[in-house]
Amino acid sequence: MNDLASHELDAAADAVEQRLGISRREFLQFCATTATTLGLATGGDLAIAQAVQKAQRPSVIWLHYQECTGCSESMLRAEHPTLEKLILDTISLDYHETLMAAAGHQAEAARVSAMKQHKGRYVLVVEGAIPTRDNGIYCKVGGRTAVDIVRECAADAAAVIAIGSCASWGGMPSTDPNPTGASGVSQVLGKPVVTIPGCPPNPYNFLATVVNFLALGKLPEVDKLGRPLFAYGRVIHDHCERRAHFDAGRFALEFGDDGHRKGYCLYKLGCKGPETHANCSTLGFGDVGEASWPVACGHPCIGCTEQGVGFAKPIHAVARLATVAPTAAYPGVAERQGETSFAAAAALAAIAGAAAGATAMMAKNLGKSALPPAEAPADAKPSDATDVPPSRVA
Ligand code: FSX
Ligand code: SF4
Ligand code: F3S
Repeated sequence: MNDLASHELDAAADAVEQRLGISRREFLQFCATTATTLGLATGGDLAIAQAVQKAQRPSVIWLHYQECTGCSESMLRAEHPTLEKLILDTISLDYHETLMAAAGHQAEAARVSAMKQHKGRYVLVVEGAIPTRDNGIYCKVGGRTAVDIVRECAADAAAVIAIGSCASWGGMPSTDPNPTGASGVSQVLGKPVVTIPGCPPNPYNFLATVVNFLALGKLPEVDKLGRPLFAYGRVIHDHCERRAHFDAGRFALEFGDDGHRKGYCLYKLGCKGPETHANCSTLGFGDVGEASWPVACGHPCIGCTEQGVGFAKPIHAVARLATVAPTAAYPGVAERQGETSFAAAAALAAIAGAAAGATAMMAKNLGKSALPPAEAPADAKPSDATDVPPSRVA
């Protein structure tokens, strides 16, 4: 970084320190790790710092429908205030039913006024599924159906983000037989939107998506379901801390058995990590650093970010092995003839590992209560295969 850029980064950090009370060190770490997570080129940290520092914050209209408000709660109940401050200060939350002081007609007037004032520039965030059966009568706000309001608000939005699994595809409210016709935002609008699934989703993924929009003026690259690739590009199994046990055939067979207490792989208890795209294992939850995600707590992943898995497959059913690629923690050492080269596999693992490490560092550094890394089991050894023979997992 040249002197001018370094000076500008310092100035942005000073401004944020004064305004939010977030230390320079924490803020610069946040900018650098977010830039790495998003895969930005050199100078990405400066772009992020300037975007967060800007006085002009994008207006956000946040709608709630069929859900538990866990998405909002997970953002606002962080143990360490940095995340909440960053989110609330990076955006101008002009309408949010559970946070705004206004009620009734006043609240509706705030939404209409934000839409008029920021026409074509506001970000629409939708939390919760939208009931579509019987003309959408199962959820109304101010006498109008959720379907109507979402369509009206989306028409003049600069970007639409569906936060949580409910808004992404219907989530838990759409569980069979789905009596209200609970649907995701893209189904209601008839066009793709950015989705941040999870029940609840990790708030860092939402913040990084917004920061990408602010810093680069566009939303991040997404997969065919609208999920940002920086967060949902790989399955959990590829960077799970228990993966060495899976590769070595060491499984917990019952809750509380010897394998479970030793921290063995939870595949046979129904862990859906092998078919679930998310970064839970590298990012952690609740702003408390590492070891704060379902598998680390000893519970199988239920696939809450994956349509057709979370809330659809029984928790005890074993997962489909979607892709058994080398883990992000270490490259595979065996290569199949005529398929991927060792160098390619190693490079992929190294890149994903760097991004995973960066996000883990961000969670760890923002949360003050990070624990020291768990010790590897004495009998753990690196994988010697890039695929798993059926005998090991049956
Ligand atoms: Fe709850 Fe959000 Fe789950 Fe849904 O998160 S945590 S039911 S995804 O919409 O509030
Ligand atoms: Fe981790 Fe689950 Fe994969 Fe086992 S099956 S390595 S617990 S993601
Ligand atoms: Fe959900 Fe599985 Fe992550 S249950 S929170 S996708 S570990």
